[in-house]
Amino acid sequence: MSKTALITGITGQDGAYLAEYLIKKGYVVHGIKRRASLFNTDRIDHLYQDPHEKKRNLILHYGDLTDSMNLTRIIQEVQPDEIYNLAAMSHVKVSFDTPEYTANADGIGTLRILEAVRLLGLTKKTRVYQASTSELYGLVQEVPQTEKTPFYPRSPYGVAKMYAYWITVNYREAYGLHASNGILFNHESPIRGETFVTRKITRAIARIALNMQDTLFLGNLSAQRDWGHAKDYIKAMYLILQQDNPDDYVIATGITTTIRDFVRKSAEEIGLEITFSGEGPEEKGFLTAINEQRFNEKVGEQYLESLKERIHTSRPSEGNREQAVVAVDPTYFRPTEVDLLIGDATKAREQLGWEPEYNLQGLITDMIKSDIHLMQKDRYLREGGYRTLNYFE
Ligand code: NDP
Ligand code: GDR
Repeated sequence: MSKTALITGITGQDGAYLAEYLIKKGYVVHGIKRRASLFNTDRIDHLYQDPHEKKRNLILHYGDLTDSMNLTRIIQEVQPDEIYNLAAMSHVKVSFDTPEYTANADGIGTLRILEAVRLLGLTKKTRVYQASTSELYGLVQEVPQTEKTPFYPRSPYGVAKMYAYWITVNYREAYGLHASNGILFNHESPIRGETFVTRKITRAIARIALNMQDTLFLGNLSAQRDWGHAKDYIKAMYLILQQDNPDDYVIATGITTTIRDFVRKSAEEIGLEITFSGEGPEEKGFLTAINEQRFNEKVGEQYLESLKERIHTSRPSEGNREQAVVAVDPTYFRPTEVDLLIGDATKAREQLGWEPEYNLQGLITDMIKSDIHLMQKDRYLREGGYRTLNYFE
């Protein structure tokens, strides 16, 4: 008998890779997707099967983490052996704009799932994986961060995920549920959302190389992240639910890199030279003002004016795209930042036998290659145009 898994957030980066991985393992995978005015299943279209087919191993349900009746009904219908709760409003910066929604979806959403499993009498049958995050560590308490490092979240997202973390632990302890947290550090891939910093960088580097863009605007270049490949990290999720006992695990590479170095490495990948417009005295003054909490609108405005002027003068001439300009734009700063993440995944290595296959360079190569390919297609269409059939003339 094949196992049945239910994935919330199946249309996201991790959901798509995990669905593919579980289907290959012989699972029947059910996924929850949100209703949207446009198709939102790009990442799983290659797995899609016509609903009229008799035997399917991918079945999608409309739903939302903010709707408990919907979640309870789906869980009742599906009777999953494993639930992977990956759905979330996952953008840290956006969570400052939508704090209540983020708490509802990311925090209470997890409770809704756990409570549905309990109320439906599935505590012995259904195992639950909760997508916890290195954002729980927030303000640096110690490095590298382990399962024992205290939490100090620094965003509405981090705080909502902290509730989700503890409610998962609580349902495990209170009701004997096989519920586990994967505390995953940043993981990226060619299908990473375009507004996360790595994908924003690799996409822009590809566009700059192809003459489709000249400047890349970023926020804090000094933040340090422990980046891995999503393809490695979804394997850890699977392994966590295969253990006899539920538990919490850090999943990370143990190597940390600044945003600035990620830009450099991405540019080197295709021989682009980078000019950091964000390294002059203006930036230093601006960043000091922020650090000393002297930042106000006037400081921001003055800085933006000087930035515009400098970008204008440092823009490479038309046709020459061996150079890229990276400029700091305060729009991308966060009210409270997480400066340094570096994870210690010893427990996962020893207990789960988890080992990542990709290193940072491998990840960057994968992302840059894919973005060059995508942007080339885009440019080809724009430049070459396309012929429409004149049905209406
Ligand atoms: P994505 O943002 O790529 O995917 C998030 C998924 O959640 C999408 O399918 C999205 O749907 C769905 N979703 C958002 N809000 C709701 C809602 N209210 N109800 C139902 N579905 C919703 O995230 P990732 O794949 O990168 O991450 C997966 C999970 O892991 C998230 O919970 C994230 O917070 C967490 N995480 C991610 C890390 C990373 O580095 N990637 C690290 C640690 C934790 P739609 O496609 O319609 O937007
Ligand atoms: P993060 O990822 O906040 O760590 O959350 P993100 O890529 O958004 O930011 C990483 C760091 O880069 C800095 N940064 C910028 N970030 C974005 N998005 N855009 C910019 O232009 C930019 N410039 C600099 C940020 O300030 C930050 O320090 C991700 C998400 O996937 C979460 O869901 C997950 O829980 C954590 O990783 C682990």
